[in-house]
Amino acid sequence: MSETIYDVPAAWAKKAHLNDAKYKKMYAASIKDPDKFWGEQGKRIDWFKPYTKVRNASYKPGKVSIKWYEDGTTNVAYNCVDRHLATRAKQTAIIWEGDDPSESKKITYGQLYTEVCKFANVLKANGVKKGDRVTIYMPMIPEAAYAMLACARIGAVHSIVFGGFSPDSLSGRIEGATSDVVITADEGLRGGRKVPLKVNVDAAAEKVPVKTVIVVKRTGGDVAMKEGRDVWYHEEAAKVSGHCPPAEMKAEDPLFILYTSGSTGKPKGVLHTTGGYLVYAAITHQYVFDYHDGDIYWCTADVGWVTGHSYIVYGPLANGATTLMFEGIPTYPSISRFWDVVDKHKVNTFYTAPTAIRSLMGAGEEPVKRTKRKSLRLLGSVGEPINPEAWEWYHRVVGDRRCPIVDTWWQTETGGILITPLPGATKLKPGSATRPFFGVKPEIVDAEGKVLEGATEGNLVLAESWPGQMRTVYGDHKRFEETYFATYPNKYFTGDGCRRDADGYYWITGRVDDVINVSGHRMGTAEVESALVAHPKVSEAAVVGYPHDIKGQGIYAYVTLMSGEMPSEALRKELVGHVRKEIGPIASPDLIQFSPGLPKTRSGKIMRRILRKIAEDEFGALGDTSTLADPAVVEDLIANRQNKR
Ligand code: 6R9
Repeated sequence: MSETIYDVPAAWAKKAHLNDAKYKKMYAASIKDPDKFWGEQGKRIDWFKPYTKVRNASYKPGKVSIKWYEDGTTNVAYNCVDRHLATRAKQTAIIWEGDDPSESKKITYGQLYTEVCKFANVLKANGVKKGDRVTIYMPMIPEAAYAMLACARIGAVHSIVFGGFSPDSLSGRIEGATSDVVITADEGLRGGRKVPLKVNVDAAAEKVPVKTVIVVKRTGGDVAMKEGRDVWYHEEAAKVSGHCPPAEMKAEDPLFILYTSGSTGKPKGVLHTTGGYLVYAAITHQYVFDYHDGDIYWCTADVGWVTGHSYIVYGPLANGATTLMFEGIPTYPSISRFWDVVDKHKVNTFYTAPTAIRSLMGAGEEPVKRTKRKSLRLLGSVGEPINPEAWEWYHRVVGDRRCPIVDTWWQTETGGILITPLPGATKLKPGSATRPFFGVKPEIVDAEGKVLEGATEGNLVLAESWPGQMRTVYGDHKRFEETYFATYPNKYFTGDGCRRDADGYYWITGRVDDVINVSGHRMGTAEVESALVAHPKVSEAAVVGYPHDIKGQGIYAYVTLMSGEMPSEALRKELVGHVRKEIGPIASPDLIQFSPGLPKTRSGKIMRRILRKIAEDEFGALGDTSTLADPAVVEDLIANRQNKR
């Protein structure tokens, strides 16, 4: 653990919304009287009918129910677009930077209004009504944001599926959300390569019924259009008006579903609602990134992940910010691309993932240093723990020692950032997410649920509700309660391990469940296992994570073949290809070990603890193996473990 402490730069202490004393005062107030604190903060968005109730949340076993601002009505698109028109119609809302550096454009709030209204009218004309679920499978083009806001405008619920997911994953999510409309593009473009989005939608639609596919033209590539099902967006848009009244939504009406991996079973549809989510996205965007009018803000995430929802689209636009949307990848056309884009658009705030930093670090300082980056004032990190070496490099090389780094801890489930430095207020320790945001009450508990005080380490739970919290697992409230509220009654269990130091700073140590974090993407080991065993030559599979220099964690798969099948390099490749096809490239196993048997208890449970240790090369510390049905299996696993280098 790093012991270095970075003080708040003097310039920041003066200019920022918050200093340390203000943070402490507001934090104390938010915990002492949450109704008062959030009652006031709720006013940062416009309401059609004001709320009189603020918080109504219970974590009681069997009765978990979370409601915020429940009697108020509003509209998210109205708040992200219409209400800015009086003062910002000519201000840039979205800077779009294409995969090819010669392509970029700026969309003003005035233009955004027209585009969102048109998209909303196209949805309506194609039969989409309030409450309907719309699946969005799009590249990073402005139309993705228009589509999200168009759904919000008419009260439809969007479910975005990351463009890197396979047709199988897509069809599962279309089915899970019972959505019969899909919005996509002909093709995506990333790093100069085409992504066959429409082809994938066609394949997904063979497995689940889809009534309408709305296709945005991006590359102009040749795609098949199915009569009666597929329509071109530009043809539909030409027929509709540029005005569409925003639907009056209750605060607790659903805004979106976003599928995310858990430790068991299929991905869960995390449901977020309207009022509380937007208030929370807006307040965190303002304070964590110390947003001021005129800032150029860039979050490099994809809208297919929660970070793209809250911190490319909803938070920044609710605050009337200028948000940059990037279609490409950090290494195309050169490894300086991020910094070239920073210089081109004079980006002030830059928010990315540790995996990107680590991979760029590998190419050395020159590709960074040959750019200016003079506009940068603040750097951010999200998605996985950032190791102190990567933090220091980000700080020294990218930020020229001038820019604070906000290491923001949060989850798809939390809707917004929960533990984070505030740049004008918080001294930084590389590798620590530091302190809780307003209204957030983290606790560290032991395996039995005992709350541990002071400097300690254990499992991270949250004792209080906050407005951005997920409300349920779509269509499965029981699963919601069991996943998050059953382990430690009356608390929300995060699934993360955490250390708190003597200064009260929090250090997230990683998942304590069967979720692995590969390049900042959450992957359930069970999902990868079920893809592997779906292959006809595989009898059994167990998947664990292992430390990976760039990805944070890599995917290590132990595979037992059907009798008569022989291990081979060709089969290894075939299995990797199979998982890519079933789930998507982000789930590709990095290492596959063919093993004649897996370590099991006498009752037949796979002992993952042992598999994890072997994958981590820590087989000196296997712990108690006396409950194993066949201890000899372990010797074989150790002898044949895969080389990480
Ligand atoms: C926003 C997002 C959530 C999981 C979370 C944790 C890990 C995210 C982190 C971090 C350490 C940070 N995580 N941010 N770990 N430090 N700053 O990433 O959501 O995709 O749902 O992942 O990511 O393990 O539980 P999601």
